[in-house]
Amino acid sequence: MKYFQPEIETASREYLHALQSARLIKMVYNCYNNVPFYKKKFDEMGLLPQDIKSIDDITKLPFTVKQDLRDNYPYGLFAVGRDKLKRIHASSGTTGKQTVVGYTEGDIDRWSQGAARALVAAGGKKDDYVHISYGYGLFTGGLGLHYGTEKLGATAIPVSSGNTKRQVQILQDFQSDIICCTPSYAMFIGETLKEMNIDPKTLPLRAGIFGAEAWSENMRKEIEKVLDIKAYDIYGLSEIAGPGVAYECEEQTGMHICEDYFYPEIVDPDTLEPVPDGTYGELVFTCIGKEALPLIRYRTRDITALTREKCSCGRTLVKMLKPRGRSDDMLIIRGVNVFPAQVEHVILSLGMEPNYQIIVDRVNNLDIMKVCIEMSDELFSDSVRHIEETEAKIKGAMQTTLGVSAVVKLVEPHSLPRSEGKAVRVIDNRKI
Ligand code: DLL
Repeated sequence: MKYFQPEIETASREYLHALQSARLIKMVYNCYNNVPFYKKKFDEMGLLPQDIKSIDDITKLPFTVKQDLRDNYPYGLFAVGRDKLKRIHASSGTTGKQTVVGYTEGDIDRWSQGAARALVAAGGKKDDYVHISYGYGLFTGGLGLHYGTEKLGATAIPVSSGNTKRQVQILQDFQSDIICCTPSYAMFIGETLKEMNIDPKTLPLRAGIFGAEAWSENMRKEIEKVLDIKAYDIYGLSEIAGPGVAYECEEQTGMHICEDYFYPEIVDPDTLEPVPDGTYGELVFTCIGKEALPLIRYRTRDITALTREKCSCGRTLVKMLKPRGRSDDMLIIRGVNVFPAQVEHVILSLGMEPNYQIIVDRVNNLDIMKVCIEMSDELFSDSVRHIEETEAKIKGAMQTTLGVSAVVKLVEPHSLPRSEGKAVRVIDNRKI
């Protein structure tokens, strides 16, 4: 099976345009008639649902931000009554109140289609066993891929996260073909395999579907090495749908967006004006196929670019490039914008271990960025002089690539915390 839904995944642009236009019009009426928050916004702007005649009119619509969900906590933006809701999820968020999201039966079905498309794009087949180590619960990762696996007709192994040695045991004994978890947890599982003296080549595992946090191309290579698999990216966010909003194919040059359900735009985060394809900016989604929580022009805060270049896999769906990170994760160090993913890129391009932590402090009104990186066992047993030389080399590369200096500290192997879900890479101690 090459595609899960070829009629959509390889549809002509004309067909998609017509489909998106029809769905947008329907959803705009739904929002206007059923979500008082949107009716008020439309009225304030002097906008009527009939002003939206095609998908090209999307820029006439107002934006929605996470704070709007918080202000209407928990169910204020829902367009259906509670009798129509099949499931509730929530994202904890790092600051403030959590955001509550809901799905009807149809919404879950469409979200599962996205996750099933992702599995097939990663080479998944009906007779595969899929080991799911994303957390099950209010987080959308576990259940999202679980339903996607079932939608495909494959077999789900709902392991959830944690107890890593047991995960390895299950991978071995249950003979899974595909694993799904965060990229940082995939690295941790790989490390545990090594500790347990298990050669990854002895496992039938072929592919992994990793997302929920930003990860670099170098991290991909590391994971592919330690688990002896092909590593695919998957993107999603609870507010729109969990994993499967976008997914990578064998070309691995970006993630195809399920634009038949989630219409993407990239805008300049300051002016909110659309930017051309290929230009990085903030990703914005309009749900054109959702019943419970049909968000209009939702600002994701994720920084990426779109490309409509022909993909060798045959899919015609637009692709988003690997997100650089979130605008709210971006660190401003002495005025310079730094994304944790750039730091990761520098560390891994120098052949260092992928376990690191960034600690930011403010000393005498000056920002100090310290990057702690674990040494390999070999480097750790090397001379102090060599370790110091390595630190100096990384420091130089950080300065050149990031344009800001960092204190680089090589630390003992296995001394930094490991994560079973989304990794905590940054500790910002500045009180600002
Ligand atoms: O992380 C859903 C998900 C689960 C996606 C499993 C993929 C796999 P939230 O917890 O609401 O939902 O977090 C959404 O995570 O806005 C991005 O900042 C980040 N994110 C998700 N996937 C990727 C990715 C899930 N592939 C937020 N690359 C999003 C980079 C990602 N960042």
